[in-house]
Amino acid sequence: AIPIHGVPGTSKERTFIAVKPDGVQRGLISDIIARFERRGYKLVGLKLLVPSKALANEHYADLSKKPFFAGLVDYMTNGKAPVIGMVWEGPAVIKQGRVMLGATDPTAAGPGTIRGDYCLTIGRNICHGSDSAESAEKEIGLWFGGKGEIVNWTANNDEWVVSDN
Ligand code: IDP
Ligand code: MG
Repeated sequence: AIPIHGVPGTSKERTFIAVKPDGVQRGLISDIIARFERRGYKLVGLKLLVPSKALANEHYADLSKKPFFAGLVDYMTNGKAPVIGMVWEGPAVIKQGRVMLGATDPTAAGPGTIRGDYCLTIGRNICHGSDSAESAEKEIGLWFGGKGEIVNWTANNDEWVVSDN
């Protein structure tokens, strides 16, 4: 059985991708899902929730000393809109997920990326993606710890999307 956080460096690599409340509020859930789905990545976890303060604090623990931290946690948790949490699987999905999101600061994000196409400022950058294998493991465990929340499944077209050589 593969671990819920996948196996980095293989076709079973997994990453945590989220649509933040501004992305949900603006009706961008389907576009963000579509980009990963069409690329060929496999959705293995999906939920809609208003994260608790504890969850947001832990998720962004590495930023806890930053001046924008309180505002960031409020934005994620105040319930004005929920968050979509997802786990996507496939070759190099951690790195490629970040490429598809674009730069953290949308003023530096290129066209064709999610942030480059849909947003303007760093405090409302509509999406999240794990930045390393270590982050993916931590974040998948944090957001999808419950039994059965990650689904291992075979797509009928897997052999047409991923080759082992
Ligand atoms: P990332 O989301 O691209 O991984 P991080 O540096 O990990 O970027 O920051 C996490 C999130 O914190 C950003 O996506 C953004 O929502 C928020 N953030 C980062 N820097 C700033 C800032 O200077 N002002 C306001 N919010 C920020
Ligand atoms: Mg980050």
